[in-house]
Amino acid sequence: EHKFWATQPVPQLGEGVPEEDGPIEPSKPAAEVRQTPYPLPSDFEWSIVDVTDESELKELHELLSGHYVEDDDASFRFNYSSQFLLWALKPPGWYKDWHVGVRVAGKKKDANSKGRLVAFISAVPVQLRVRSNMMSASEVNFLCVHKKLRSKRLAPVLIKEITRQCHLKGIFQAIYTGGVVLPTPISTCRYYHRSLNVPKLVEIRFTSVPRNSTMARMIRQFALPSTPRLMNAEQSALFTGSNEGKGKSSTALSVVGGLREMEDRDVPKVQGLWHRYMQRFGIVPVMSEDDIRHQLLSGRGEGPIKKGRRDGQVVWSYVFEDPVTLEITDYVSFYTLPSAIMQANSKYTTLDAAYLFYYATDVVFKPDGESRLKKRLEELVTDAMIIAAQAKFDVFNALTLMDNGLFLPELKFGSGDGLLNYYLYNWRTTPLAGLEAIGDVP
Ligand code: YNC
Ligand code: MG
Repeated sequence: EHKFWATQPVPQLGEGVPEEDGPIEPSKPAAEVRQTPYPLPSDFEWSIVDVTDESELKELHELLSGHYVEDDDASFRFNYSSQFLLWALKPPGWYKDWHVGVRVAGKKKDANSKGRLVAFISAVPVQLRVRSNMMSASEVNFLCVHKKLRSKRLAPVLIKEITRQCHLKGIFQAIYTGGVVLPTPISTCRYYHRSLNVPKLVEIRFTSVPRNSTMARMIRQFALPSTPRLMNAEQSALFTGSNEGKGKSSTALSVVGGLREMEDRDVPKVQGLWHRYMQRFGIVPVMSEDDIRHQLLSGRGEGPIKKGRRDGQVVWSYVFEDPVTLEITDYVSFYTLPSAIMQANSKYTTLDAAYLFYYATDVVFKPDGESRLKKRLEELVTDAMIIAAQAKFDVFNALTLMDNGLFLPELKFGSGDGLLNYYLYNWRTTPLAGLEAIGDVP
């Protein structure tokens, strides 16, 4: 029943548990990789999207904002910003050839103009550990076909072409996620949502007031303090920002001790803590210092912080610095991914959602660490939510991965109806329980 996926090197549904982890088909020598692009229907042509070109980036943003992922009842559609796309598509080691577009052929106004962009698929390089196996892989994302071209079997052509492009670079494994169930998930996570702006979430019917409650009661139930609790007083003063918008740079936050915005000088320590903490999980992207710098710092945007955000900010990263040892003992981060509100006559157009990203704490390496973990993560994630609320996010989202199950109920996250399936291409492994899986790919 999966005409395309039945032909691919993925575990087929109902295949049973493999005896050993490993590739499904062998890697090919470069000379054996197909050298020409797969054929497209005659009205279309392949076109690498140059995301470093402002107008092409804008075309990609427009394709995705009109045609990318919607929730089950078509109320909300992801609206990745151009800055987010640049951040997601250009990690260290990225390849231009892995940003594959499809355009309408032969409708050019002049030699320089291109036909309309109607489909896209991307990959970025990632170093993965799957249980005890390390592999150079790709992470495939942003598969999108224009609504008018759906159900014409274009998606399999895009997938085969990105596979060919990966093979050309010597990459034979991939990781990808999706709401749809395909052969065969290695893990399935559920989305959880923590209300920040209750009146708006009720108004746009993201949530509702339960019969036994009232709006006022719900607002009280989800109220948060106005300053992060792990920040010391001086940092808090900077945070609540009497100096907001006056061009204060992040170095102004360099007061010793407590929670503060991550800085470039923190990268080596954060990378070390990252590596130690991630040992807990079965599927992990392995990050170099450059990768950490990219994931946690490069998306920080430019200029002064206004109302909790910088211009173009896509990621918020905070470290906890021990005031005595000056060690980085914890970090926590989240990113912004708004959704367009699709209901007619809504007074709002955008749902401003923050998504919990990577975090770690060293309490887990201390005596009795596992039993202290829950409380520490509650503290860190609560502060992340306070920061998100100050930056005027409407909701704080998290998946049931990493150690999230420890704090989701206590911090008043509610279970959503969305699921996210995780897949590996050309690799067999026993399925992982949701909470062991990791590799939160934005
Ligand atoms: C999907 N999301 O099952 P069968 S996630 C993979 N991922 O094949 P058609 C998908 N396959 O079942 P449409 C898929 N969705 O017959 C559908 N399929 O074997 C399969 N939506 O193709 C489907 N973005 O062209 C079926 O379908 C075949 O016109 C049908 O196009 C699908 O980015 C799509 O949700 C998703 O834009 C493009 O619906 C379209 O419906 C759309 O007739 C809205 O296709 C946006 C959306 C998906 C987001 C994502 C991850 C993609 C991973 C792709 C697989 C990568 C494999 C690894 C490659 C590298 C290997 C190396 C090395
Ligand atoms: Mg199609």
